[in-house]
Amino acid sequence: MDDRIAPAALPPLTQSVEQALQDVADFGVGRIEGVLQGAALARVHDALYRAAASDRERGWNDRFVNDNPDDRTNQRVWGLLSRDPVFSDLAEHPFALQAVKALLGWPVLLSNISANITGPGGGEMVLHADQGFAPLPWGGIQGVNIAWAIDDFTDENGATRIVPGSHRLNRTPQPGEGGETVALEAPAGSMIIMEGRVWHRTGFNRTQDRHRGAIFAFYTLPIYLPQENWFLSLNPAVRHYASETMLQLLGFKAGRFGRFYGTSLY
Ligand SMILES: O=C(O)CCC(=O)C(=O)O
Repeated sequence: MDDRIAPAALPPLTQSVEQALQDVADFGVGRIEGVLQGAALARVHDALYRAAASDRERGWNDRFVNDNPDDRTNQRVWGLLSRDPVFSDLAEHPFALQAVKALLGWPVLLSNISANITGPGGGEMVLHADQGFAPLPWGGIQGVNIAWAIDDFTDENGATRIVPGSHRLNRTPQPGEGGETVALEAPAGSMIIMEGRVWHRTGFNRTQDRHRGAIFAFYTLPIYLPQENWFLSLNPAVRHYASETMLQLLGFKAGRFGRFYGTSLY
């Protein structure tokens, strides 16, 4: 393994966005604990598991690229913005936006916000970097994933695993290429910042009876087409009631790209 990759260790959890951003620079990831607490965390937890149960009843369980093809236990929950307004609150959370602005600048686009709930026996994902869609050589960070731990993230229940320092390689892993991964353990309510180049995957859920709910809000530079086609999939009510920030994140405001009849003033 390349010696630019740090020893397989993580910085401690922090309560400061500034420290977490320093950890992102050093390790490719930073973990902030206690961002969602009490009733606020319970509200997100309930909304997520309600949407997941509804999708299961209807057989709406599309898998994602890089998911383990044989796994029928983990569940993706898509289109969160249209499921409950509490997910818009997460996408616009001040800590998330502070981190995203520090790493990508502004404006950015929200590429996707979805959940991955691991279940007992749930398989690992393929090791990947989230900005793998961007042509090489990468000119630095093109995207930032903000992961929200809705349940405790533990080594046993499939916490996301990363290769610390792999962001410095500035490329995707080759097929089959490994690296020592470490579980991003974090209590429920933590916000985890992963820059787009760091290699990671869903962990294997080795428990008999525990789920790991995680929400991933992925933001990119505004030159990339979002993973989710908001113009097709978004419930119109979300746009109708959206804040100016959310309109920007979803690409409904004209800017340097995506002009409106030539102007960027809309
Ligand atoms: O489920 C996880 O822990 C990681 C998910 C992930 O890496 C992805 O969706 O790209």
